[in-house]
Amino acid sequence: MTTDSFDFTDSNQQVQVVSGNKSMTFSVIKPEIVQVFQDYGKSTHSYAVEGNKSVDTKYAVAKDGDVITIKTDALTVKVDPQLHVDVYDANNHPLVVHYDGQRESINQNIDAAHKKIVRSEGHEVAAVDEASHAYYEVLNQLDDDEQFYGLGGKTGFLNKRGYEYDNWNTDEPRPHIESFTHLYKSIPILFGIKQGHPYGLFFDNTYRSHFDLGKESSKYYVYAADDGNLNYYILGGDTLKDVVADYTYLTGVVPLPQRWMLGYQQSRWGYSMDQSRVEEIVDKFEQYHLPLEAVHFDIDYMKGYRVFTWDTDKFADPKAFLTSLRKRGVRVIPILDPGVKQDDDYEIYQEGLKKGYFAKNKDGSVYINRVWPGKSAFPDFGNPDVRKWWGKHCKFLLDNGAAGIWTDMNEPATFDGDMPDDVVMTDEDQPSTAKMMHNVYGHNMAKATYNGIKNATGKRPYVITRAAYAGTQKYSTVWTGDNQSLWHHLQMSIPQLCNLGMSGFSYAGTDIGGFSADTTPELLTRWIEAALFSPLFRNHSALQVRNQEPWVFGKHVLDIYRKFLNLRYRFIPYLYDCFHNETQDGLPVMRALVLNYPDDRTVRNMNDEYMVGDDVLVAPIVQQGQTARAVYLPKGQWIALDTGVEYAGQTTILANVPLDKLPIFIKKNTLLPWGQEVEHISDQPDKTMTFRLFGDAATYTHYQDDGVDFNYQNGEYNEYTVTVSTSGDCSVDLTHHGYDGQYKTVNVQLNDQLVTFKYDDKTAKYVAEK
Ligand code: MIG
Repeated sequence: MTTDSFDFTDSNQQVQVVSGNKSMTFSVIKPEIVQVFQDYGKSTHSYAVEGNKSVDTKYAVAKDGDVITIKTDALTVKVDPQLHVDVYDANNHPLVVHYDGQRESINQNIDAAHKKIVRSEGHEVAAVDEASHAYYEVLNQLDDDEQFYGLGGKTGFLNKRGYEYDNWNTDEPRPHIESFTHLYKSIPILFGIKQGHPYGLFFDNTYRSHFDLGKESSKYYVYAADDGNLNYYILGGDTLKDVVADYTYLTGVVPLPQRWMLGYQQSRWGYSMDQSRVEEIVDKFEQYHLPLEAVHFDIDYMKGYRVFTWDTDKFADPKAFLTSLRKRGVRVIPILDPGVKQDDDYEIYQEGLKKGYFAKNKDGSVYINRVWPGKSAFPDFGNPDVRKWWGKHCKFLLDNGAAGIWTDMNEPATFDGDMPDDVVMTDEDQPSTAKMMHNVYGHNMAKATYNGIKNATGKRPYVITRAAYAGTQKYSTVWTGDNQSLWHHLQMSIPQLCNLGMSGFSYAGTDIGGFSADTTPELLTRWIEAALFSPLFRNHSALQVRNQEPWVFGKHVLDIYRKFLNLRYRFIPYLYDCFHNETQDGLPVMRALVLNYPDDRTVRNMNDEYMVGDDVLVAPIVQQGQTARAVYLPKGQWIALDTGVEYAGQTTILANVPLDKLPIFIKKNTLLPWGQEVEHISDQPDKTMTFRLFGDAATYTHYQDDGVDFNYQNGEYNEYTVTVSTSGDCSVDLTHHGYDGQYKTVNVQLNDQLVTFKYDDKTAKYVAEK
């Protein structure tokens, strides 16, 4: 190819590079974000990125021989006549460099005939044999010193290098293990640290796609898709935090949850089979003085698994019952599946049928597959009218007293084979197929549910979804689906939640105790400890497994369980602050250490410790029988929460961890809000708040609002700045006063004394008591 046919046009931050008969468009979104687009004639509607994210950005484009360079203050993007893309950071360190060679086969040392034999027994052979006819693929060089993170809640470990993954939402009942390539969610955000330099690549394509992150070869990594446009964002910045923030800038942050959503929740498939069983659970929580915010109602509360119905044989008066629980401080979260029972006497089915709201076969008939209600139709959630319709029906549950909605089976899961790719669905206002809409099916169901709740209640909606795509975090919290009561799954919950956090899902959790298989007293205890700061804090289990409520294993386990629930509640104001910060800086609450300490090589694949915000480090036991463990403390000084002992960082210490202990370390010179031990989180403002000092001096910004609705968006919130200086002077300032529930009393717990401040109505200031 001659350079003559290689050129660019540039207008309004869009640079179109043309090479022969091919072209590629580079959109400068902001200095740290450049979008790469190649048109394959497919839908350009994005489910992940809503609205125009471009901001006025200074940039330069130049052609020098065989290279066109687009340069912002943060990124340099170079394009060659083959439309290969290379990216450098502001200091010219390579971030993404294309790979020129061919893909190579994983050497299995077998010939074609033997591969056939292996296959005939049902085993897999390396996918690369088939990969050569990929629709398109992007190959980039892999450095020996390069680590990968993100991709949502995939199985395995924190650093994704050395594994391959698929993006195709799938319900997987077998025990989730690290060799699985895909689960319920598809979040195609890849973060890399190349020779210490961070970057991100977000491939916004809902069709089935594939990552090979150095499994096939140590020379390159691959992104490949089955269909769609080539559409990805290059993310840059000085730190990994900056790059993660770029991603949440594009796809959105988790909106502030209601305060009670951070409290403890109990669930089990089967509770809602009858009212007395639910009552018994709530009674026991009271009797044992265990905090409880919500009980989740699985599919059993419905009439024959028909969505938007309530079985009045089981619950004579659901509204009265839910109201009575609510008076006792307990909310109910019922489940919804997408499948609508094919039943001519059922209003929801009739209505959906009449309006053409269900996914269809190619011949125009309604697509039917079997799920819990039997033969069912599947709402076409990509159609905005269907989402409105679904949202309106959510009111039925809310009117009966539901405090949120749990959405399940929305991969969608089906019993009689997978939904074929050619099932007809809608992509907003365009006809489409399951091939494109499958991975956003759960996303659109969650969005519909969120908007339905928001319109009906005006409160911050509580939606939990199993399936998700990039950007679903704006509408819903997620859980990691059907884990099992296995030690491996306890261990894996840490990297899963940390990678979900980096992938935008700051509000996520796993089924505490494990969903399938029978838990043990030791496993349940270690799980409630390890999950102590898991934003979504729910014990859930399957129908047929052994019970795993806190009391089933006797007093010893119960006492430990209660102790940790109480400790969780002490941290709720801190968690709420972390969520407030997340809405501002786009960074997760529960964090991999690598996010806070990206330059520390020791933590780049740390799978058994995590941090909460910037200041709290947690090192749980995740192996059976262990009563001591190594704890790596990063740079700085650390104070053990239970003993107050101070440790120097960048060392590994040995912690004694009997069954009733969880090692928690606070970064020295931190003030932490310290909540109250309550059995239910109140919607009324707290009268008192306490801040605890760890170290000698610190400043802390604390956020407060009504914890329920959206009034904070109109300035109805308070911000407090608490300062303790090295000389021991402390002050409490109301640095923003927009919410009239300000604390009457603020305590600051210093190392040797408690200083109490009273709010003075006349001056609107906090005054220390003598
Ligand atoms: O295939 O509704 O992941 O949490 O309890 C089982 C019953 C369907 C799967 C969910 C699980 C839930 C269960 N559901």
